[in-house]
Amino acid sequence: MRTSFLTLTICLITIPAYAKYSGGTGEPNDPYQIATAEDLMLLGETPEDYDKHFVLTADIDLDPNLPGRKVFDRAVIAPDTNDATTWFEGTAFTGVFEGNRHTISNLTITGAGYLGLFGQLGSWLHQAEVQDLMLLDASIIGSGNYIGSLVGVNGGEVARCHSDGTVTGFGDQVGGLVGQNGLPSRGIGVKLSWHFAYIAVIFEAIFKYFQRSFAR
Ligand SMILES: [Ca+2]
Repeated sequence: MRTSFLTLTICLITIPAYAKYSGGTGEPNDPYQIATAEDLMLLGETPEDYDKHFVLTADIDLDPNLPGRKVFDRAVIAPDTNDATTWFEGTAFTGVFEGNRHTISNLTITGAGYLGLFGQLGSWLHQAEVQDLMLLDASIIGSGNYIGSLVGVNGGEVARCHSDGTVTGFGDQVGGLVGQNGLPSRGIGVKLSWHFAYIAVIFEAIFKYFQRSFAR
């Protein structure tokens, strides 16, 4: 009798399925839910999920002074993984990120190239979408090429997104929202619609040149 009770008890214990992020399965009708800075950073560290669907379900503050956050040295999602070359060697984001009109604030990156929340959006073979997302008080400093706040290189579709903050670039292709719209040598299929950026874009190299000029 005691054995039967024990067996029954064990059978009644259900082990919850391992849940990724804050819910969802990553499918179009059940996107992964991104609700915290930890979720967002986990997404960044999981390239095998870059072709999945995501929805932002809360405002996220990436202030480096808050616990668990940091000053990033690469794009949070889909970064270039080798700064020694000018071409992109990471895994591009080729999924869908629905911002759901939420904000991501205080994104802070100091790095080389392909900087922004997304390093490269879309690829030669696959589309990508980011929509209805607001970046507040972004601070991006890049010594290389393709520097934006939302996207370094956009080979996908960015719709109804905006950003404010500062983007400082020392190289080529620096923009408030997107560093370069279109993959290098590719313009077809790339779309940037209903976006705006209240952002100070600072081309440091030019600025320093003028400083030097005036100093002489
Ligand atoms: Ca590279």
